[in-house]
Amino acid sequence: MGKIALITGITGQDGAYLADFLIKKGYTVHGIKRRSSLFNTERIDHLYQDPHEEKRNMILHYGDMTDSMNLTRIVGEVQPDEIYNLAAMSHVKVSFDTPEYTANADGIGTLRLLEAVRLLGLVDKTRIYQASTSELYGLVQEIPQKETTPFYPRSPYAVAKMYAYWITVNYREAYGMHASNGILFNHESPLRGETFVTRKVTRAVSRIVLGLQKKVFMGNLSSKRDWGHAKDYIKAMYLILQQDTPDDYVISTGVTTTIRDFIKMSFSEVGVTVEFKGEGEQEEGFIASVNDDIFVAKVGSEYLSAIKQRVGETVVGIDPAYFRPTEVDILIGDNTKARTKLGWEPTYDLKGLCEDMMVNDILLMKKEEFLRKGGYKILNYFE
Ligand code: NDP
Ligand code: GDR
Repeated sequence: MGKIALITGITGQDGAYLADFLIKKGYTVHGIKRRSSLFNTERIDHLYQDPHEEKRNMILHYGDMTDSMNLTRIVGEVQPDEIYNLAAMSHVKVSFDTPEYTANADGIGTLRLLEAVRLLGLVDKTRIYQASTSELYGLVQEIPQKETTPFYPRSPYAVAKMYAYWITVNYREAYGMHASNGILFNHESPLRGETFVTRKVTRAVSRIVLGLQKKVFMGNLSSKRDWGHAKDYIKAMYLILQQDTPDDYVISTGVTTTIRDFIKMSFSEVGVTVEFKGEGEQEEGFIASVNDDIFVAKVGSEYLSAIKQRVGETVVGIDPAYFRPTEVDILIGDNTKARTKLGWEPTYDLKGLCEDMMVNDILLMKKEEFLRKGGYKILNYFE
């Protein structure tokens, strides 16, 4: 019999990749999804099975990290071998607007799951993965950051995740639980939420080169992030739970890049060179040149003359609304422990990641452009 996994946050970026990965490994995957007024399962629709089918290897349960009874009931019913706790209000900037909710879902939510496992007598059966984060390092204490680097969280999100980190360690030490933290640095993909910086950029660049949008407004372009591919990072989560002994691991690429350079890289994927001038809130990015061959190969000849006419024009502006009250200036992770103990290593570098995201977003935006050109109109329900 294959193993049973329970994934909280299965509808998110990581949940979708992990569910796909575990099902291919022969697991039965149970996932917790929130009730919402619109469908929120787009990322896992390819795994969906009709409830009337006899043998299912993916089963969804309604639930919420803020509801103890609900979580306890689900854990009791599912009797999982492994729990991957990925559910969280995961947007750093939004956590400044919803700090109490973030603490409840991201911090106390983790406690609720650990307590459910303990109270149900599953301590010896169920292994737990906690989605910890490089945001714990916050204000620079040491570079590169590793498992022993002191934490200095810089947002309500990071403070909530700090509680979750330590309560996971405490339950491991107090009750002998197989509970581990993956301290994951930023990881992205074509499935990344649209308001995180990389996806915001690859979507906007795709729309700009197809003539669907003139310009994109960004926040702080000088912060640096260690970006990997989510496909690589969910494998590390799995490996962490396959170890005999629970432990905490940094998962990163070891390379850091500014937001500004990621924007340049995304444009250059399609043959457009963008340069920046000005400083701080006055900074802007403009089109310096277009490489015809690359542009035609990656975007299409029909869009070439329009983008060439825009050489010299501004395509990136700054809006102070996107700055955070406290920023994390630089993240760069030392993944030596994961390499040596887990045998894990990233297969995507930043260029490969950016290319994967750009290819997918160009396709997605072409679909929109095709519908517009075809005269397809969305019905106006309010007229
Ligand atoms: P996403 O934001 O894409 O997904 C978050 C998931 O959590 C979604 O399924 C969301 O549901 C669900 N969720 C949010 N709030 C609740 C709640 N109250 N109850 C139940 N479910 C909830 O995040 P990622 O996939 O990128 O990240 C996965 C985890 O890893 C998160 O905990 C994140 O904080 C952490 N992390 C992420 C990193 C990254 O770079 N991606 C790096 C380090 C840590 P819905 O779809 O309905 O919104
Ligand atoms: P982060 O990711 O806060 O690192 O958290 P995000 O992509 O939101 O920001 C990265 C950096 O980009 C700067 N930035 C902008 N960010 C957004 N979202 N939008 C903008 O317009 C913009 N302009 C500049 C930010 O200031 C920041 O410095 C992510 C999340 O997935 C967390 O859940 C996870 O824990 C950490 O990564 C590791």
